[in-house]
Amino acid sequence: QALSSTLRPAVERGEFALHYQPLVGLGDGVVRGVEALVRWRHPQFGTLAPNRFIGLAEETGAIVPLGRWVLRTACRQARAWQLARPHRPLVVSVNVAVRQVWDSDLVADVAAILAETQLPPRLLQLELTESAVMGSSGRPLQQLRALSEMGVAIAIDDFGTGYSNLAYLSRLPVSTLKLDGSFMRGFRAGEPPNPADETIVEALVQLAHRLGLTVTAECVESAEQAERLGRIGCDTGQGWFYSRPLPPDRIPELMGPP
Ligand code: G
Ligand code: G
Ligand code: MN
Ligand code: NA
Repeated sequence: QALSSTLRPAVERGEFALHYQPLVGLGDGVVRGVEALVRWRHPQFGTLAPNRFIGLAEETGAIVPLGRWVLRTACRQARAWQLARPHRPLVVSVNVAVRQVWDSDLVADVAAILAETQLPPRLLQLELTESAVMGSSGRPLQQLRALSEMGVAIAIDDFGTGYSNLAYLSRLPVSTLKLDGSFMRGFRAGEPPNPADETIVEALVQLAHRLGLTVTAECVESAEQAERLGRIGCDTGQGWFYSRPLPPDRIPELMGPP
């Protein structure tokens, strides 16, 4: 309650910060992108993780101005990285809440922010949940199409937790699936291996590829998981095995020499 009423003013006071978690090519270990993850540097409560306030921000609608701040900050940062290392393209992947697609003019916001920051659209990916796109028609679908036509990539976040329909997804302007971290459980050393998880992931990767989608595995925590995912043909991995989310000044060292 106390937090929800202070969200909007906190955006205006600049109390939020972004950390970035690398997205790594499973075949070559190259950092292809980073996911922007928001933190609230709260003057009383210290640094708050998104699960403490994103839900509230969605309920109150504060997610719209907060989401705009996240998008602008991430694009500005990605443009700075691009200028520093022009030959090492780094995609910035930004989480977008359902309300930003259904209740706000996301296309106009993205277009304005890309113009303002000069970030090439191909270096921006938007992560939407299945619930934001499934059954979407009318305005949300128009927004997805317009973003895709602009050259922005669309990824489905936490894929596999909702009522997944790959055939339907492949007809939407979606380019990437981010497999939910729960699939990694059966891949984890020290836990009883769950061959079903590996079978499901392998089948999902094959089907996704045949539908023209790339696949990112979330929550990769060990070398063994990375190795098995690579063998299955999964494209990219994200997780503690590679890196925790980092402040922006720690990203260039992961990208190698300019
Ligand atoms: O970093 P952490 O594990 O606390 O992230 C928890 C959740 O918060 C993740 O599911 C992530 O998708 C979400 N999240 C992080 N940053 C943002 C953001 O900028 N916007 C939205 N809508 N969700 C975010
Ligand atoms: O948008 P999304 O819900 O995917 O946000 C990623 C979340 O997953 C973040 O909160 C991040 O801190 C968390 N996370 C990132 N890597 C790992 C990992 O390797 N293991 C686990 N358990 N969580 C992770
Ligand atoms: Mn995400
Ligand atoms: Na996710």
